Order: sequence, then C-alpha cells, then structure tokens
Amino acid sequence: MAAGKTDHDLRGDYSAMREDYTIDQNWSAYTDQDHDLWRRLYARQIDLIERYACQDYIDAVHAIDMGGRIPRFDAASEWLEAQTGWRIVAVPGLIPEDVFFNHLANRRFPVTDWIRKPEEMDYLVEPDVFHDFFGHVPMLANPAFADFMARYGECGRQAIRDDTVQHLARLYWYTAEFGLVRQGNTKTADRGLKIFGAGILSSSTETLYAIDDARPNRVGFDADRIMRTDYRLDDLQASYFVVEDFADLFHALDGDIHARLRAAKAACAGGGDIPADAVLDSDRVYHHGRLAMTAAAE
Ligand code: HBI
Ligand code: FE
Repeated sequence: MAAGKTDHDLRGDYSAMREDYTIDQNWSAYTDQDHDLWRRLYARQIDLIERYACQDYIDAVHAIDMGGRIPRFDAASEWLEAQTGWRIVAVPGLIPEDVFFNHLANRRFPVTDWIRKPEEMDYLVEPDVFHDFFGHVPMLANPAFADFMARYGECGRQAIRDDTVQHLARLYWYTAEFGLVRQGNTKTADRGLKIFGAGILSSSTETLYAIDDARPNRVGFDADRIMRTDYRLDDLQASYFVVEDFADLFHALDGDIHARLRAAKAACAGGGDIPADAVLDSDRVYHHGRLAMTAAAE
C-alpha cells in the first residue's frame, strides 16, 4: 500500500524514525501485558504449526526460541544473518512501497515494533510485531526463500517505474503472505499441503481454513496467472497457490519478469483481472473449492 498517503491513519509512532523509516526497537519499553499477549498468541499458534506448517518454518521457529516474550530483533538478526545474510530492522508499521522494496533488496526485513491490543487477538488490519516476526522471519532462514524475497525487492524498483507494482504485489500476496508448499505425505487427505505464508501462519483461523476447509481453492503455483488474479484484503482467501519447491519462487522472478508484468497489466486493463475465487481450465487443481462451485452454479 502507499503508506505515504495514509500516514495519519497509521497506528505506529512515525515521529522518531530515520530517513529509511527504521527505528530502534526499544525492547525495555514493552510492558508485561505486551509480553503476555505475545505468549498467548505464540502458544495458540505453535501447536497448530507442528501439523500445518512446512518443515523449514518449524525448524526455524524453534531455532529462534521466541516463545517466552517478544523477541529482541538484534539477537534474532545475528542468527538470521548467519543463515542467509538477512537482518531484521524495526519500523513503526507500514512504510512506503519504494522504501519497503529497498530494504528487501538489501536483505533487511522491516518488522513492526508494536503489538496489537488484547481485544485484537483474532484480527487486526495492519501488521504488528506478531505478524511480522512470527509470520515472516522464520522463512527468511531458508536460502531459496531468502533469495526470492531479496529478488522481489529488486524487482519492485523497476515495477514502480513501469507502474506494474499492483501485479508484482499479487505475487508477494499469494506466496510470502498466503503461500502453500507440497511437502508432506501426498496420500493423506490434505494432499501433503503445508503452509509457508506469513498471513496464514500468524492467524489460527486461517491456518485451519487454508489446509482443512472445503471452501477455498488450492491450485498449482503459476506466476503469470497470479499476476492477473485479484485477492481478498480483509477476509479469508478464496484461493491458495501451491509451490513444489521454494526455488519455484525465485525462478518466477527470472529474466523477463518486467515484460511479463507489463503483459499482466495489459491483460487486466479495463477490469480483465481473474476473480479471486476462479478456477481456470489451465489450473493444476489440488482442491476445487466450494466457494467456486457455488459461484459457478449461480
Ligand atoms: N510496509 N512494514 C511494511 N510491511 C509490508 O509488508 C509492506 C509495507 N509497505 C508496502 C508493502 N508492504 C506493499 O505495498 C509492497 O509489498 C508492494
Ligand atoms: Fe506480511
């Protein structure tokens, strides 16, 4: 989103930040209530994670040891840097897209410093420290995923010039935020689908829904298709996309990415976007969701 336009609506404290929107985490300012809320959010997710998350995520979440209190970004950064060269920087919340892209391109992941209110256990609009840290940071320890995220940041700068950010951002949405990977036993009811997207992993409702619920579609990852596909901002997703391997992600941003983004923009001009709940003939279907079935019957 264009944070610059809506700074007055954003919740964080943007008054003391540096030019690149980073701040100091000021860990000692968190209250006991803040840490307690983190512990409750963590406890609720961690049991689900063992069943529903991909192995790479599970290994990293345990390696970081973040269950007891809100993590110190500096300590986690040192560990992460040794794995993949990524570091964590604290930010007051959403930041302008050009600044966001620039951090990613330099292997710095911006993590919001504040935590939600107790009455927001289940839902909040803007990302907080639980979403950003618990959801995003562990996957950055995976080398292939880490390379994809840095490449996404690099691509962003050209996409701004081409006015194709909307289409590039859909790729991030359906992978870094809501991606699935085929990794488990493929003969089980869930077809071996596991979660790696942070938007799912930081939400207990969506963790269950993304894998077990009959309503959403689950189809094979196809970057050019995703660039043309709408998404739901404030609701459970209608479709999830499944990668076979995290290397698929990096390859999706290879060579001619900017020509493909411009083609997606042209295809979507005048409302030609693929609806969020659509299943196409060309899709590799793991599960044809009830949402799409109802829509087709109408
Ligand atoms: N800022 N802190 C933060 N986190 C995000 O995920 C984020 C952002 N600014 C812009 C943005 N995402 C998206 O607009 C880009 O991915 C396109
Ligand atoms: Fe996120």
